[in-house]
Amino acid sequence: MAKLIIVSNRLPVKLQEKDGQLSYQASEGGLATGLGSFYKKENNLWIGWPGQVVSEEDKQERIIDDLNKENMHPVFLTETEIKEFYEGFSNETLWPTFHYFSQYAVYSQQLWETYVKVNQKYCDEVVKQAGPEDTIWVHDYQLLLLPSMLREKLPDSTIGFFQHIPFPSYEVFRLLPWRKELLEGMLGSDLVGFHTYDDMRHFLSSVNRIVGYGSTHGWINTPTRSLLVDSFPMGIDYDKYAGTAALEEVKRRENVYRGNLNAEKVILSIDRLDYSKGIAQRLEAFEKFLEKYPEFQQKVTLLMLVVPSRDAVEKYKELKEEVDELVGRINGKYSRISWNPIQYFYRSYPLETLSAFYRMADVGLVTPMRDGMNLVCKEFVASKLDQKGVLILSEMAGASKELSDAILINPNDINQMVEALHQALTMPEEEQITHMRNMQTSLQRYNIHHWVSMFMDRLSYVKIKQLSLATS
Ligand code: GDG
Repeated sequence: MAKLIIVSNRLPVKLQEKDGQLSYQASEGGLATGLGSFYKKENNLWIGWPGQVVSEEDKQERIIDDLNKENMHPVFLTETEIKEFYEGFSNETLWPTFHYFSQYAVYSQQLWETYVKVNQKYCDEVVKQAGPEDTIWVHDYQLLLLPSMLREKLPDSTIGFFQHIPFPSYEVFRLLPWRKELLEGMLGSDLVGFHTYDDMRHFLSSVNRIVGYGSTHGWINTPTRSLLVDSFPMGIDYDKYAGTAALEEVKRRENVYRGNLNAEKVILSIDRLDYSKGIAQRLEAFEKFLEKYPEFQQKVTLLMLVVPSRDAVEKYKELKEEVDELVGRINGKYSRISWNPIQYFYRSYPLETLSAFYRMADVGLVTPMRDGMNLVCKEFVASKLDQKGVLILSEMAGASKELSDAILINPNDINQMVEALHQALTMPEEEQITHMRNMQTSLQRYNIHHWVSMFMDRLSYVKIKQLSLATS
C-alpha cells in the first residue's frame, strides 16, 4: 500500500540518554503537531536525525527498533557532519543568505561537500524505505538537494518540498557559489511550496535566470518534466493554543506572574536567539520609548524570552553577548528597586508557562528583520481568549501578509517602533477587540490542519495534471 514519508533534518522527537536508558522526548513544534496525525497513520513514516550523535552500532540498532515502532526512522549523523552540514553549510551559508544577511555567509567548498554528502545520506535512507508509488514530503533548507537525488532513484514517486524560511531575491541568491546545484536539487520535486507569494516569485525568478527555465502560473517545464511552485502560508494548531490558554493551571500561573511583575502593562517578546529576529533593534526601540514617553517608566515591563539556539555557531555567540549587554545597559539606566524595565530570560519554557505569558501580555512585540512565517505572533493571537491585547508585527515576517489587523512596522525604523509601542499601549479596548477578533477568525480557519491538507491536495493534483500532460 502506498505510504507517505516525511523527511526533515530533525525527527519530531529528541533522543535522550540517562544512565544507559534511552528515551524520546516529543517536540512541541508546529510541524510535529501538524503532521502528527499523518505520520502515525498506517505504515507512514518520518525520517530524520534523532538529535544526538550515536556511534555505537548496537545502540543504533536499538534506536532503529524503538523508532520504527513509532513510525519513525533515524538518519545518524557524525560529529563532523553536524558541524559541517548543520552548523556549517545550513546555518552559516544558507540561513544568512536566505534571510538577507549575506555579509554573514561563509562560502566554503568543504562545507558544501559535506552538505552534498549528508543530503545523499538522507536519500539512501529514504530509498531503503520507499517504494515507487509512495509520496515523499521533504522539509526545509537543510535538504535542498534531496528532491533531485530521490527523483534519480525513484523516478515515478511523488515528491513535495516545503521551505520554512524565506527565499531571497535573485540578486541575493545569486551570491551563492552553488546556486545552480541548489536550484536543480529543488527542481526534482513535483510541488515546491513556500509560505508567501513573494518567496515563490523570488524562486521562480532565480530558476529562470540561473537555470534558464521559464514558468507559467507557477508551472515550470523542464526538458523532461513539469512541476508546480505555489505558496502555502503555514497556520498553527489553533485549538491547542486556545485550549491551553483556557486551562485553570495556566490562569493560575498568569496570576502568579502578574503579581510578581509589578507592572501595569506587559510587552512580550519571544524568539529563538537569532540575528534574523531583530532582538537588538527591538531593545533599542524599547529604550527609546522609555526615553520619549517617561510616563511609562515604572508602569511597563518588557518580558523578553530568548530561547537558546545554535550556540556553537560564532555569530550566535556574538549576538548573545550583544543582547546581554543591551539588556544590562537599559536595566542599569532605568531600573528601580521595585521595577525592572526588562525581564530577560535566556532559556525555554513548557507550553503552559508560554501560554500564561501570552495571556498576560498586553502587547505582543514580534519584529524580525526577516522571517519565513513566524508562529509566535499567531500563538499570541490564539491565546487571547478575552480578545484584549495588541500585536505589533514586522512587515518582514511572512505572517504580516495575513495579519493586517496588527500594527505593522519596519524593524529598521526604530522611531516607527517607538510610536507603535505608544499606539499599542494606549489603544482603546473596543479597537483592540475588533482587531483581535479579525485575526482570530482568520487563524482559526487557516490552521495547521488546513495547511497540511492544502499541500497534500495540491500535490495529488500535480500528479494527475502531469499524467494528463504526458498522455495528451
Ligand atoms: C522556522 C522559520 C517559520 C519558542 N520558545 C519556546 C517555544 N517556542 C516555540 C514557539 C513557536 C516556535 O518555537 C518558533 O517558531 P517560529 O515560527 O516563530 O520561528 P522558527 O523557529 O525560526 O521557525 C519561521 C517556522 O519555521 C515554521 O515554518 O514560521 O519563519 O524561521 O512555535 O511557540 N516553545 C516552548 N517553549 C519555549 O520557551 N514550548
